[in-house]
Amino acid sequence: MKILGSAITPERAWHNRREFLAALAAAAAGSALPGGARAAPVMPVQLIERLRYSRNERYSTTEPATAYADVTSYNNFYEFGTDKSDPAERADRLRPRPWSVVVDGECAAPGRLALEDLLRPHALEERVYRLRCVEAWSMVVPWIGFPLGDLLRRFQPTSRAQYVEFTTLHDPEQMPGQRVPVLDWPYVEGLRIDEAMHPLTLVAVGLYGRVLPNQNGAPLRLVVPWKYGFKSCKSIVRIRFSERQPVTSWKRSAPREYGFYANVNPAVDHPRWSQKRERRIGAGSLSGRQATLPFNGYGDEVAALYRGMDLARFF
Ligand SMILES: Nc1nc2c(c(=O)[nH]1)N[C@H]1C(S)=C(S)[C@@H](COP(=O)(O)O)O[C@H]1N2
Ligand SMILES: [Mo]
Repeated sequence: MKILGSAITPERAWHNRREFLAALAAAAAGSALPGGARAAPVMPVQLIERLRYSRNERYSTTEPATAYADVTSYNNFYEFGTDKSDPAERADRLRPRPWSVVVDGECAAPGRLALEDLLRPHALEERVYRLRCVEAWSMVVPWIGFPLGDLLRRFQPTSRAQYVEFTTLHDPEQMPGQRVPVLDWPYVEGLRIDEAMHPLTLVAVGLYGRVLPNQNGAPLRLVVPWKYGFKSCKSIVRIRFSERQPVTSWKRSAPREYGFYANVNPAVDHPRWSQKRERRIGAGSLSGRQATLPFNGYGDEVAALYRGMDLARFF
């Protein structure tokens, strides 16, 4: 399988191979899953391509990573259904290769790039980030990727580029959940240009040292660690620079519940539930809920982006 161009190196093992194999065995046995959920279909280890990357300690949490089995079987990806187990069960219909991404809008060098050409100039890093869903659960995931800003700069955004819009593939044949109008397809998300350029904002192409499983947004997805998970758009086919704030899917479907900013904020409740605490997936039913941190714990890095903004109004 030739994928991801120069990023592949078959000879280099994942840095903690034994732990990885143990996680795969646990997944196959159906253990270590929250609420008795079923295990994800697991690829044989030799079929999951290994990636070459360096570890970024500065941007990695030292909290223990959520088990591979949980990260790949407890998912939100409504293109495959609204149950947490649907993406792992149905995302094998997605064909992440060949793939291309259109970059257009307010930039001097728009274009359509094949996945290989999009990724080729970028060195991959491992970054262990917290992911906090607006549904009040969280995970810790060792992502593999590179800063979105490095990609965006190649297309030379103009001074009118105030926002960046991201669009997921729209193909009900590959994504059967799109036959159900739970959202106005395709899935659209957006960031302000300074949020998109922030060094924490990642384009992820893998996790746990391997190519991204389909259910986690193959072949490329965003990871914006200080925002609720829904900002981290999966299986991206279009990136558009714009002067106006993009109309995002969740804001369009329920504007009172999901704002454009979506910064993790324990002080602003979702209209139907509290955001003060979160359940860490895989931590076990006895461990209870932990306090949610402002900006998901990344405030030192990103709070300055919102200085002077009323974050209860711009939620
Ligand atoms: N295209 C698309 N992207 C998406 C979603 C989705 O339904 N469709 N769900 C979002 C939500 S709500 C969360 S919490 C994260 C979950 O990412 P994970 O399944 O890799 O943990 O993906 C986000 N990206
Ligand atoms: Mo979410």
